This record gives sequence, C-alpha cells and structure tokens, in this order.
Amino acid sequence: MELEALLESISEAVIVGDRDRARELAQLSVDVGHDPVIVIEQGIRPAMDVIGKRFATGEYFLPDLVMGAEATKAAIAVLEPVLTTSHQDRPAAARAVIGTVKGDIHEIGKTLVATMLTASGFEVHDLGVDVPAEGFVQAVKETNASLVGVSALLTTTMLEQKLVIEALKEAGLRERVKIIVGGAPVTAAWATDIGADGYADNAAEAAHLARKLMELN
Ligand code: B1M
Repeated sequence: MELEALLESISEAVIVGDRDRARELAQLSVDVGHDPVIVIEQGIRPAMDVIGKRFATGEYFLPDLVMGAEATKAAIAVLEPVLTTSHQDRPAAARAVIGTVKGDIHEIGKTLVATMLTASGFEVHDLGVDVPAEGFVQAVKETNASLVGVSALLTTTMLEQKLVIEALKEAGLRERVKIIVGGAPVTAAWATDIGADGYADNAAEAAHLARKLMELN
C-alpha cells in the first residue's frame, strides 16, 4: 500500500476506534517498510486530534476517546519494536526519567517520547502517569539521571510542570539535570516561562533536543 493511502486508512481506523484494523495497517506499514515515525506523526497523531476536536464539540464522548486510544496503542505496539531496534547499536548516551504529571493520565505521547529516547540511546526510566513532583525528584535521586522529561496533556495539569522544576530546585538537583517539557497544550514560550531547558512538539524532536542538550549530537 502506498504511504498516502496507508496514512489515510490508519487515520480512519483510529478515528472510528477500530483496534484490529489499526493493528493490521500498522503491520502492513512495517511489512512494506514505511517509516514508523511518519506513520505515527502523519497518520495516527492527526487522527487523535480529530477525535479530540469531536470530543470538544460534543460529537464524540468519553468512550470514543478510549476506543481511539486503544486503537492507537494497538498500532503503536506494532510500530514500537521497529522504532527501538533501528538504533540498538548505539551505546547508552545518558540516563533519563520521564513521566506524565500529577492529575494527568494521558500516556500515549509520553510513552512515544520514552521510546524515541531509548531509540536515541538513552537509558530511560518511565515513571508512568499521574506522577507527583516528588516522584520526579525521587527518581532523579535514585537513578542519577541527567535528563528529566515532563509531559502534560491538559491545560490544568501543565501547571504541574512548573512544580516539578521547582521541586527539583528545592531538592538541589536543578543544576544536575536538563529538563524538557511537552504535550499538546505546551508551547516553547511556556517552557521558557517555567524555566525548562527545552520544549519539543513531538517524540522525534524530543529525542533530538535531548541529545543536543546532553551535547551528544
Ligand atoms: Co483526553 N483530553 N481527557 N483522554 N485526550 C485531550 C488532551 C483534549 C485536548 C481533548 C479535547 O477536549 N479536545 C482535552 C484537554 C482539554 C484541555 O485541557 N484544554 C482532554 C480532556 C478534557 C480529557 C478529560 C478531562 C475528559 C473527561 O474525563 N471529561 C480526561 C482527563 C483525564 C486525566 O488525565 N485526568 C481525559 C481522558 C482521556 C482518555 C483517558 C480517555 C484518553 C487517554 C488514554 C491514554 O493515554 N491511555 C484521552 C485521549 C486519547 C485524548 C486525546 C484525544 C488524544 C491524546 C493522545 O494520545 N494523542 C486528546 C486530544 C489531542 O491531544 N488532540 C485529549 C496522541 C499522542 C501521540 O499525542 O499525547 O499530544 P500527544 O503526544 C505527542 C506530543 O504532544 C509530544 O510528543 C508526542 C508524540 O508526538 N509530547 C511530548 C507529549 N509529551 C511530551 C513530552 C516531551 C516532549 C514532547 O518532553 C518530555
């Protein structure tokens, strides 16, 4: 299947929440050798935006969000091994901790960033979702990580990103780590305002930024 047609079909499968079709199309994209990053960023992510917009306008309801997320996760489960194996030969670049902030259970984007960081050679400790500021502090202490990734998907929870940075400062760890932030409502201006070291719009950019901040590029 041509890339354009594949992107359109996988997008449609995610929008209607057809998990089996999404998985099948992801497998097809792997079989024909399409770039998984393109499939995710140009096929799946725009589909999630459509779902989000339909939810916001009342056309879709919570179960539709859940079904879209399930279809996305099924597709990504097929694409993920390709993302990680393509860079497996690189030595561990640095240690990173990543999580979605307290009060926020959106995991898909954060997990993709974790995957891309792993693919870029980072040893990644994924703290999961709904992680309080102290959780990030504790993880930095325990792992001696030099990179902290903080994801937030809600306009209400993005404020928590600021609290994570403040907590790291209070714990005397701020100078030891580079902090990157991201998630749908997050902007570069917000990252600057809260004193983060950088912002990335997507998982591939996040990995690139992380390597740059670690002076690994
Ligand atoms: Co929610 N949700 N949701 N949701 N959800 C949004 C975010 C929303 C924009 C939809 C909408 O109304 N238009 C809206 C937020 C509105 C706002 O804050 N202004 C919203 C809402 C309102 C809610 C609830 C409050 C709904 C309710 O209960 N009434 C609720 C909140 C729950 C909570 O967290 N406390 C809720 C729940 C859910 C589900 C659980 C049903 C589900 C998540 C399932 C899961 O993750 N397991 C869900 C989903 C699926 C979405 C949308 C539709 C899709 C999110 C997604 O997975 N996108 C979303 C709409 C949207 O984003 N357009 C929406 C795909 C993913 C690949 O993209 O996560 O953006 P994304 O990640 C990208 C980049 O942002 C970036 O790279 C990723 C890969 O390219 N990135 C980083 C992400 N983190 C990064 C970190 C970095 C760098 C880059 O550095 C560390």
